[in-house]
Amino acid sequence: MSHLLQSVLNSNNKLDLRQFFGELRLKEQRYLLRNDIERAFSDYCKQHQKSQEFQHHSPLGQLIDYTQELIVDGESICAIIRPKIADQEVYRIHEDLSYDAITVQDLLDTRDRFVGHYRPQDGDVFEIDFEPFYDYSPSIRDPKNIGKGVEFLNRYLSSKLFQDPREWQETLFQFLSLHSYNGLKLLINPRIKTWEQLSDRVKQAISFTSQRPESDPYDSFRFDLQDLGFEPGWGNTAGRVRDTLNILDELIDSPNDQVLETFVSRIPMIFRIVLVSVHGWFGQEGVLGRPDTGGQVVYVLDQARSLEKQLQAELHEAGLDVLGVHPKVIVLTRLIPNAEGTRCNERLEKIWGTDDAWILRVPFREFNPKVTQNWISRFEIWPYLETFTLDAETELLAEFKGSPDLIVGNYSDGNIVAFLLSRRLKVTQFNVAHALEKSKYLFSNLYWQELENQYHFSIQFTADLIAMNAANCIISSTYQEIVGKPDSVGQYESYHCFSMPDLYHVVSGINLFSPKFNVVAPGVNEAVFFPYLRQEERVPSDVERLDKLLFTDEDPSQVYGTLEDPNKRPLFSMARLDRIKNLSGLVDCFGQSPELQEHYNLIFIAGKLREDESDDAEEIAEMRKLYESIERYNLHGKFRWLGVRLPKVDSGEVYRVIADRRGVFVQPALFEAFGLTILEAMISGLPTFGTQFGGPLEIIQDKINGFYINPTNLEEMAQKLVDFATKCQQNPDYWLEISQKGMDRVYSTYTWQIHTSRLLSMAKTYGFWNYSSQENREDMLRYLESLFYLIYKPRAQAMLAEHMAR
Ligand code: UDP
Ligand code: LCN
Repeated sequence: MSHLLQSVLNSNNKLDLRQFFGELRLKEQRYLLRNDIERAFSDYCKQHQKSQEFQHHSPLGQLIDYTQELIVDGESICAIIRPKIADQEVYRIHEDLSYDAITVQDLLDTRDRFVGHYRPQDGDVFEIDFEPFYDYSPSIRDPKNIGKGVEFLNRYLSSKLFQDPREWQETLFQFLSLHSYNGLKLLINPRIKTWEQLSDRVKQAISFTSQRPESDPYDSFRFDLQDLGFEPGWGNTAGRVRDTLNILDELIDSPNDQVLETFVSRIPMIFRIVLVSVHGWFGQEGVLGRPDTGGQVVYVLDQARSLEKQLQAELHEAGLDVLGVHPKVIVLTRLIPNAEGTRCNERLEKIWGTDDAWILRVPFREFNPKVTQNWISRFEIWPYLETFTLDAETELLAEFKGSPDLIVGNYSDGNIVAFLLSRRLKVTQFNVAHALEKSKYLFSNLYWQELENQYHFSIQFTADLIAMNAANCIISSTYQEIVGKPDSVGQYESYHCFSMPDLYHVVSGINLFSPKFNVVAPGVNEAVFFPYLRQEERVPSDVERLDKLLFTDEDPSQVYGTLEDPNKRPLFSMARLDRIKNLSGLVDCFGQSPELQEHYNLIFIAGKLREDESDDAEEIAEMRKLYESIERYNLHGKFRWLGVRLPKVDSGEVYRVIADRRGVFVQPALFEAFGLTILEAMISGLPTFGTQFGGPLEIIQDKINGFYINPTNLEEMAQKLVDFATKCQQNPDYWLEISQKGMDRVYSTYTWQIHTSRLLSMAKTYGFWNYSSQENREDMLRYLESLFYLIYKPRAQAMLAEHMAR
C-alpha cells in the first residue's frame, strides 16, 4: 500500500487528485517526467487558486513531490513514486481512484505501450536481471550509507571472519604468504609455517626491533628479520617495522574492523596500475575543449600523477623503494594517426612531473582507414574495443614486464575494456563513470531505436550494464551520482529498471546497495590551480598577457567581442561547446537582464569560435545559439567570447586574473556530473555560482562558500548574480569572505592526495575481500560474458559493417 497515496485518499484532497488527473487525461502530453509533473501541478494550483500551503505541504502536494513519473495510459494513470532515495513504488491509479501496485514487468510493458512497441503477440521480450547474483553478497541497508562501501565491507568482513577464528587465521596466513614483486618475496617466508608460529614470531620480531633505535634503517637488520621468517615490506626503519608488526599483533590477539583496515592498507600489494580512457583526444596539451574531451582527461592525468606519488610514498615507508621496487602507472588510450597537431599519434608519452607514469596509445586495427585513422566520436567507438583490448593486453604486459595489479576503467568505453582486460588478466577492476549518457538524454532508452543511428545507445547501455556489474568497485565523485536526490534519480539508479523496447527489459540492472559503490571525489591539480593571493608563484608577464587576452586584445581569429568598459566586474565561464554545458543559457540570462549587464561584463572561454572549425553537430548547434543570442540581445560591447584552447598553466592563471579583478565564475550546465571547473575556480579564489543540477550541489555549500543557480530559471539566476554584486559594492569584504571560504573548501575536502590514498586503500581491501570471501562471482561473470557476446558484439559488428562502407 502506498503511504503517500493513501494519505491523499484519506484526506479532503481526494477531489483535487481526481480533478488534477482528470485534467491530465485531457492533455496531449501522456508521459510526464519530474519537471513536467511539477509544472502541471503548479499550473493546476494557479488555475484553481490554491494556496502555497496546499501546493507544497498538503497530502497531495507531498505526493506530487515524490512522484517521479506519470504515464497516462488510457483511463488509468501509472504513477512512479519514490518515497525515499533508492526506493520505488509503482501504481496504476484508476479513474475512480482505486489503485493497484504493479510489477516492474507491468511498468516496462506500459512504457513500451507508450512508445508503440508493446507486442505481446510476438512473445516475451528478453529480461535482464542481476538480482539473483547479488543474493549471496552483503548488502548495505540504510540508503544514507550507500557509497560508503569499503567501510561497510570492512565491518562485514571482520564480523564474518572473526566468527570462525580457525578459518580467519588460515585466510590471513595464506594471504600474507602470497605477496611478491618481480620474484622478490615479500612479508613472510616459508620459515613461518603455521599461524601459531606467525603469532609467536611477530612477538619476537617486535621485541627485536624495540631494542633498536627508531630510525635504524631496515637494511641494517634485514637478515635478522629474515631468519625469523620476515621478508621486506614491513617498514623502512626499525620504528616503522615495529609499528606494522604491532598492528598485526593486535589483529592476531583482538581483531576488529579498524585494525583490519589499517593493516590491510599497509600491505604492499599494488605496484602497477592501468587507467583506461579510450576515446577522444587523450593528451597533455592542446586537447581540452574539443568535443568529448574535457574533465575526464584532466581527471585521469591528475589521478595518474597522484597515484604514482602516493605509491612512491607507501613503498618508501614499506622499505621497498631501496630494494628497487617502483610503481608504474599507465594510462591506456587509443592512438589517433591523424593527430591534428596533438601528440595523440605517439605510442608512448611520459606524463610530466612523474618518474614512471606514461600514456600508452594503442591504435584501433585498420578496418577502414578512413575511419580508424581519425578521431572517432564516443558514440561510434564500440566496434573497435574488443580487438583493442587484445592488442592492449600484449602491450601492457610488455611495458610492465608482468601483469598489472589494478585496472581502473573510465566512462562506458574504458569500463568495458577494463572488464575484458580484468577478465583476461584476473585483476581487480575499478570503474569510474564521469558522466554517462543515459541520464543526460531524456528518454534515451525508450526511444533508442529512433536515436540509434546517431547515438548507438543499445550498445552503450549494454556495455554499461556489463561493466558496472563486473566491477569490484565503482568510484563515484558524488553521492547523488549513485542514487540522486530526494526528488531526482541518480545516474547509476537509472540503470536499475528500464526498457529498451524490442531489445530487452532490465528488471534489475544494478544493486545500489552493493558495497561496491564508493564516493571518492577527485581533486584539483594544485600546482596549476592555486589561490590568486600567492603572488610569489605567479609570473608577472603571464598575468599581463592573459589579462590582455581576456579584456582588451583584438584578434578576430580567437576573440569575438570588445568591452566598452573593461573595468566592470567580470562574469566568467569556461566550458566545452556542449548542449548540456549551456553556455547559451548563460548568454540568454545575461542578455535578458539589463541590471546584470550594468554590473558585469560577460567573458567566456569555449574551445572554438567559428562553425567551420568544427564537424561536431552539437558543437555547431551550440555556436549558432550563442551567435543568435548575442544579436538578439545586442550584447556588443558587453561580452567577450574567447575561442582558444589554452595551455594548462594559462588556464590556471586565467582564473586568478579574473579574481584579481574581483570577478565571479558561473557554471550554468543543465546537468554536471561533477564539475572540475568549479573546483578550479574555487581554489583560485573566485566566488563561484554553480548549477544546482549535479555535482556542484555537493561541492558548494550555498551562500557559505559559493552559490547555487538554477539554469532553467534565468531570471532568478540573474537576480542572484546582481544581488552578489550589489552586496559586494556595499561591503567589499563580502567578496573576500566568499572567496576565502571557497579556497578553504577545496583544500579541506577536494585534494588528489585524499583521493588516491583512499583509492589505494580500497584497492587493497577489495583485493583482500576477493581473496578471503572466495565469493563466487564466476556465475555472474559468465552471464555478463553472454550479454557481451550475444548482444554487444553482434550490434558492434553491424556498426562496423556500416563504418566499412564509408
Ligand atoms: N577546459 C579547458 N578549456 C576549455 C574547456 C575546459 O581547459 O575550453 C578544462 C577545464 O579547465 C577543466 C576541464 O577542461 O579542467 C573540464 O572539466 P569539467 O569537469 O568541468 O567538465 P567536462 O568537460 O569534463 O564535462
Ligand atoms: C566529465 C564531466 O562531465 C564532469 O562533470 C566531471 O567533472 C569530469 O568528467 C571529471 O570526472
